[in-house]
Amino acid sequence: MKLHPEYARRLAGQQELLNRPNRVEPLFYNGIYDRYQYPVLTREHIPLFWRYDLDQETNPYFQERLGVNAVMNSGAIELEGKFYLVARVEGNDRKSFFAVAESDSPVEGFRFWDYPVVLPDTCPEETNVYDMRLTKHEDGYIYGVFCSESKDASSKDLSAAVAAAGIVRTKDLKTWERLPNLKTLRSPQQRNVVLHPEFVEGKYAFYTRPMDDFIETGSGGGIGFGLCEDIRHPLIDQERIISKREYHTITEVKNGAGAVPVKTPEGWIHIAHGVRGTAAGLRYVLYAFATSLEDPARVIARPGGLLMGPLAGERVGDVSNVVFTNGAIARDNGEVYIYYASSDTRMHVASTTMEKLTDYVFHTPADALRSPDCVAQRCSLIKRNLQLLENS
Ligand code: M1P
Repeated sequence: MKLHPEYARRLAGQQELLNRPNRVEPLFYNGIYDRYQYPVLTREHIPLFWRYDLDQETNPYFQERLGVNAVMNSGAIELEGKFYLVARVEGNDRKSFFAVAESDSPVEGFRFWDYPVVLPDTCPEETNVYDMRLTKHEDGYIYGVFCSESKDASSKDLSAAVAAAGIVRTKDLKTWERLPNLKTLRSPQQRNVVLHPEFVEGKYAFYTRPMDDFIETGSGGGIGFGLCEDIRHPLIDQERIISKREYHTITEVKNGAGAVPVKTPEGWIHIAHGVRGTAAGLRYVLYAFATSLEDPARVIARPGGLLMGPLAGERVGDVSNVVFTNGAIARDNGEVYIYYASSDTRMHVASTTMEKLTDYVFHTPADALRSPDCVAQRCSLIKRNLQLLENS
């Protein structure tokens, strides 16, 4: 065995990337959140020893042997002052897996642990796993709820697949206990399932996204909600839609839960994703809504339109025109970090505060749903502003 000399050169380049400071993007402003100049994780952040055989004898040309195509949709959590992303890493072979990246800062310096997450292999039919939401639950565990994808053996279509919600739990992000997949009696498939951090009526509460089929949500009307008695045998028999898909809005085609909801004095704030169809394909954006502290399934505020859409370089990637979140960190000091992937390719962060998010959610007008009503909404804003400008 002999270490390939190219390794040192490649490592030096990677260190520069890992040590690069990340600053607020000065060209972007909306008063709601800040964007940052650089992604927090990309495929270039993956340790070289995950991708290359470093031995000059067996890899004379220092070729990538197990390439990584993308690092995206990451669960996020803060533990004892450190920030962790459980990223979806997609190999060149199209299979995804999870890997923990850690930093002392919420916006820069994320480094992957030496090994990816090795989940207990309890489902022989499972082909792919992705998009883990991390919930610090009041029962003392950290739960990871993710999409568990299997081939649909009952279909003649080679691409037919079944999506279900896989569940694992841990205390340290190192040792993971796999629980059975969530069963929802009334929905054949599920993706974008999120576990609520507190018991509701003494039960585990899930935000679901019922689907008739792997890609199309079909009759699945949007974000659902259901209770489950026993997380070790997770079953939801009653599921009701709490945030609907709506005609000619940002959620017309799909509407799915995103990050674990953030608890504020005014309500639970949810950052979700909406999907609409365009001539160029589907467009995924983030939006927000609030539910009641007493009943987290009751929507009490829903600002109109998108909270975040893909901008500039974010618009292009493996699945272009997509921003997607499955992780946010709300700190005790009121700071909130929203981790989002762009175009199924890389991870970014946006920062805000609980106060700003609350102001956004409760004071942004709702979608008026028809152009004339939207114009009326805007004219009322303009009129008040022009009066103010005249008088100042
Ligand atoms: O490709 C965009 C996203 O598509 C899926 O989300 P949804 O189920 O809402 O269509 C997910 O597979 C997600 O991973 C992906 O980013």
